[in-house]
Amino acid sequence: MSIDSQITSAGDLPPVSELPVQKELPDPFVTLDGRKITTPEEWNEIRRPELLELFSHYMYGYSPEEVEVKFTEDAPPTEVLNGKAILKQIAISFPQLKSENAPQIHLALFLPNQPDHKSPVFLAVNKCGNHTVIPDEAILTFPTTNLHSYCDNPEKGDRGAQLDYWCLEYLIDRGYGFATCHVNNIDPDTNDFTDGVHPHFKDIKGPVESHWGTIAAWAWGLHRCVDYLLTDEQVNPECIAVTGHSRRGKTALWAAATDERIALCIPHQSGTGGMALSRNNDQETVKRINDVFPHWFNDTFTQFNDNEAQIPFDQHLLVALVAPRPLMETSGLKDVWANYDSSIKGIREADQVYKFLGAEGIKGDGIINGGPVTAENVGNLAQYRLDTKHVLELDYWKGILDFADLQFKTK
Ligand code: GTR
Repeated sequence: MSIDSQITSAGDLPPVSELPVQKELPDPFVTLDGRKITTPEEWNEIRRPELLELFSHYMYGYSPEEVEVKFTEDAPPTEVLNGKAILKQIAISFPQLKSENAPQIHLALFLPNQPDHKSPVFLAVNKCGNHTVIPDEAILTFPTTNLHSYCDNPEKGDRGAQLDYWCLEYLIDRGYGFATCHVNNIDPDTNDFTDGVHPHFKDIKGPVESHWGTIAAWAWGLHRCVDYLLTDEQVNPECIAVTGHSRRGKTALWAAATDERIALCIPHQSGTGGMALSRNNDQETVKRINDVFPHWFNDTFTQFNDNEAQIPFDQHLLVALVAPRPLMETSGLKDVWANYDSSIKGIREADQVYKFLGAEGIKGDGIINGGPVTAENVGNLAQYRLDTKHVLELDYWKGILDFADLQFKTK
């Protein structure tokens, strides 16, 4: 059966009260109006665009579509890590914004010091500033409003405070670059849209209650960083990976789902609104996340508080939007937020889309319990578990880079 390519537009989508009640996870291969998807072409032309629309409209929010970007050096390239790496610092600005306080994204790009080589790069937003990655005076700091209270603590927000978190030297030693910008350059993490990018971009699709929340803004900021990375001749354009921890893991997942230039996704302990399903989530419910962080998603999403069965998707379909590109969720067995049990259910549901699109998807039960990630124990969709709390540390990076090595080996 062939189905006409018909992309749902925001105006066609029903109000939440008219959405069907679905206690089970929505079927990846059935559209909102009940049509069955039978070929990869129909997936790409009908279901994928529909899902992007549904997630935007009812959850993360629509972001600005057309945006011009300009790249200037914040500082000339310089060697760091005793000459092992090169640091480039780039300001990403938006020429159409005329106001004096127009936002700029300050990207720090660390690359293996190999001038004629194109490196794979991990991209992530950071919580407290680029200078927390390594203790090097060359890394610029920028004034901000609404700095997260955690970052005000000198132990958390100082130069190099996140040395054992990003493990930059380990990435460089394994041949990877790392690109990062501070979330505050895009939108400070408060329930206040008068700062950050939100007030500057007026031309947004859909009703105002469906406009972008903070997570969508951070993901949009990552896309602007990808715009730059694709122009840098020391970056392998086919090997741009995104990652992020917790709320920034939700961000990495939404960024990868909405931008096919991103080749690989590692949502780390991303939890509700990330890899964990909204339905039957016994750790963090939709109501709890919307009550505590009203700015993360759009206002429409609050209508699903205590009403998850009316969400016309669940997070397994966000993973499906990343398919057939590789994704490995990394999770901690002692993490009480991120609900790895819920995520693996979603991963197994999404696997059918990977396989439908001709990708390997999960191998075995999809779970890797620590240790090396090899061609024997992983396909291109997996969950990697370590016995940790809500942290990012070297053992995660070992698994992450093993996975990336396997996925990128032909690129
Ligand atoms: C928690 C939030 C989680 C997670 C976490 C974090 O308070 O409820 O969804 O995102 O913060 O970002 O560390």
